[in-house]
Amino acid sequence: MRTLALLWDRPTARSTSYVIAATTTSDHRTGRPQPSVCLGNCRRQRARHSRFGQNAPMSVAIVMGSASDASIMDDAVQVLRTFGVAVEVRVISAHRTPDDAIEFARTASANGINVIIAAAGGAAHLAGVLAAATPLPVIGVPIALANLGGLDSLLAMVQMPTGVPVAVVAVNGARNAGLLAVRIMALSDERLASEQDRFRKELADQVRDQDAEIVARYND
Ligand code: RP5
Repeated sequence: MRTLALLWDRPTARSTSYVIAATTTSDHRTGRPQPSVCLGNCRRQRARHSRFGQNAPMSVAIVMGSASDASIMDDAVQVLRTFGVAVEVRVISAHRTPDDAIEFARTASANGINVIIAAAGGAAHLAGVLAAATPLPVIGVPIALANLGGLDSLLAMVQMPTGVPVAVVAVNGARNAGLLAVRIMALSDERLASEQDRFRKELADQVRDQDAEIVARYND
């Protein structure tokens, strides 16, 4: 069974990284619960890991421009959880809290974040602003709003100037954003690399099962 709790908190100036989303879900392969999402203060958890001489766990920040983006971004949280990746979820706006956005991006790497996923709709500048202030890879998720169907968000996010890349996924493509983050981190994490191999095999198996069913249904 999967449960999701969203505990919103206002980002405070120079705050440590409060986790505002916590999920319990199961590993996509074993069904075992994953303990990796930190509840409370992610920075403290990462410090504890390094104190005990363990490798720092891979960690993704999911930043959204408004709490109204959360229902879409749940998919990214969920898929990262199934891969056992620590997830920190924040609401930071490029327009409403621009200083917080820059501060977050400037300190993300030092705070143990490996990849940033940024979601915004409309004048969707958040991913670009974060990418301008961090060397980390930034994945943008254009959110579809009521009026223009997400094309506005997509164009605002994807048309970055040369030299400051944002990897933009499809409109509302939160799950793929999570999976792309896993691919990036798997380059330097053997456990994630093998989990990803398994995941891709399962995906292929699902298609072959569909093929077998369709073949049986339509072919003599
Ligand atoms: C963007 O404006 C947010 O990312 C959201 O998608 C959109 C609308 O925000 P709200 O008016 O719902 O707060 O910055």
